[in-house]
Amino acid sequence: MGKIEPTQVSGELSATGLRFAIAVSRFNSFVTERLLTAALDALDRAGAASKDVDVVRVPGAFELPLTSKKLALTEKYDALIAIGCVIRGETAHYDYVCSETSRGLQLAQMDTGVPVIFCVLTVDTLEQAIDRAGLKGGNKGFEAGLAAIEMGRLSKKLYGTSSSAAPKKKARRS
Ligand code: INI
Repeated sequence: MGKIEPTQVSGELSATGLRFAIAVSRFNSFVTERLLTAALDALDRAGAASKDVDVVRVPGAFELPLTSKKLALTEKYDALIAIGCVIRGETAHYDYVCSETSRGLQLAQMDTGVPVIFCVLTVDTLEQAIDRAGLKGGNKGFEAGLAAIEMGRLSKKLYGTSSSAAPKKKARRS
């Protein structure tokens, strides 16, 4: 066994003083509203205040990336949660919506430095979705709430600020 005892860095699960926005898709709202309720429950239990949590509704999962990026650019939030539910149909539409939504959400957080938690269910059947929104599979919204708190805290530690992708460099004197 080595003797190195590395410094451990992680985000605490305390939401007190952190600011969140949750973008929620109205498509399959029977499922997404249940995910939202559980995400809010996680934030509430960890000490978030109502004034520090905004909920923004969008038509479908495909609209989550742009909305998340715009929310991140406001520099008002420590972490975002994107909530959606895409259920496979008979055409390739599902594949396009899933891949562009996940790609777009990753880009939103990479471009802005604000954590965007991926809470988009991509399932074959409504039953699978319901299982993950409060039945057999637990509730992915609650997990997303916890992930938002952890990443919001961790980002503050790593960058000293919630919204910059990296510490801003001082301008060089000429
Ligand atoms: N949007 C969803 O969030 N879930 C779906 O299952 C879905 N299906 O199956 O079509 C869906 N489509 C709408 C899409 O997200 C956009 O809102 C729409 O194409 C307008 O841009």
